[in-house]
Formats: sequence, C-alpha cells, structure tokens
Amino acid sequence: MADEALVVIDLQNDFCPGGALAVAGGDEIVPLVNDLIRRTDHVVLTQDWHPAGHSSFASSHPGAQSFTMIEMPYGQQTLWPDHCIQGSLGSDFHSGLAWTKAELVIRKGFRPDIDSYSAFFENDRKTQTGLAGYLRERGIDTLTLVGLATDFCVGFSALDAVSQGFKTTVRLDACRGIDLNGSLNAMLQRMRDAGVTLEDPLSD
Ligand code: VGL
Ligand code: ZN
Repeated sequence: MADEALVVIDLQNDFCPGGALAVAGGDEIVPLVNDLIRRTDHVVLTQDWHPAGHSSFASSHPGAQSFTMIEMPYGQQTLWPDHCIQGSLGSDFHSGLAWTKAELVIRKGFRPDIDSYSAFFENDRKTQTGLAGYLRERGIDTLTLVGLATDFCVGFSALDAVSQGFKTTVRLDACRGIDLNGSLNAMLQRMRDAGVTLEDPLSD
C-alpha cells in the first residue's frame, strides 16, 4: 500500500559470510528480501558507511579487542572489526540484492566519533539521520524492517521507528543476528515490550 515502506537494513558484503563482520547466514535472507522488495511499493535501504579509522573500530583504540565495550562520550559502545569502510567492496550491497527499486539509501555511521546502529538516530541517541522526516513528508506511516543484524541495526531501528510513531513490523525470517552475550534474545524482548510486531512466518 502507498503508506507502507520496506526498510532493508545493512544487507552489505561485510555482514555476509566472508565479510569483515560476518553474520551467520546473512546471505540466506537475500531471496526473501528480494521477494518483499517486489511486493512493496516503497523501498528504503540503509548502508553502514564508516570512514577509515572510525571510533567504533577496535583498531582505533590501541590494545582494545573487537567485541568488547568501551566508554564513549555518549555512553557504552561495542568495538567492532573494521567494516563497511566507505567505498570498499565490503560496504557494497550483497551482489544478489535487488536494490534498484529503492527510492532512498540512508547512509549511517559516517561521523568519525559516533557510531550509528539505528536508521533514525545515531548512538548518541540525539543525532537524527533524517529518515523520520523523509517518511513523514511522504505520508508513509507503516514500516516493515528486514536485514542485518537483528540484535543491532535492525533492532535499534525498530525501537526508534516505534518511538517515532511508525507502525512497525520486523520480519524475523528475513533477518539474521550477531548474538553477542545474549544480545539476540535481549533485543527480541525489548522489541516486544516496545510494541514492535515480530513476524516469523516459518514458525508462526
Ligand atoms: C552493525 C555492528 C556495527 C549492524 C553495524 O548492521 O547491525 N552492527 N555496525
Ligand atoms: Zn558499523
């Protein structure tokens, strides 16, 4: 319908098997995402898009290990392997993704000092990406989210979408998670509590 959009989160090479921050089975969702793209009027993509030396990279913090936490001025931040560096092969969308129909690509994580999981707000929880305003101007009030990773960029995007007043569904069969120290179950619970509709046609 005209007031609905599909938001495809970070379906990029670095989050797929063989990539720098590979999510198990990340590439498996591509056919299903393509099917949803075909069936949805409006499609928006997000693209994780970091400058080299980004502050979320463990390599930018001497002695620090990937997948540990540090304190940033805006709060706790997980450190990651270098990934999705602007213009790199790893930052490209998966080659099988039928992305040409997308009306907007929201890039995020490009500020050197702030990471951005959500498609709406960066990790300082204040800096906006512009997506909410774009969707409102277009009269879109209902979102379906798919992509990578369930417990980080998809999850935080879904929580913010609800808080911004969008009717929000996450298609779990078209997502895959990282699951760092129980982060997947924790995020599923947070999404349920926030009023995100979780759909999994395979197990419903
Ligand atoms: C993501 C960690 C770092 C994601 C992006 O797309 O879920 N996770 N950057
Ligand atoms: Zn990132």
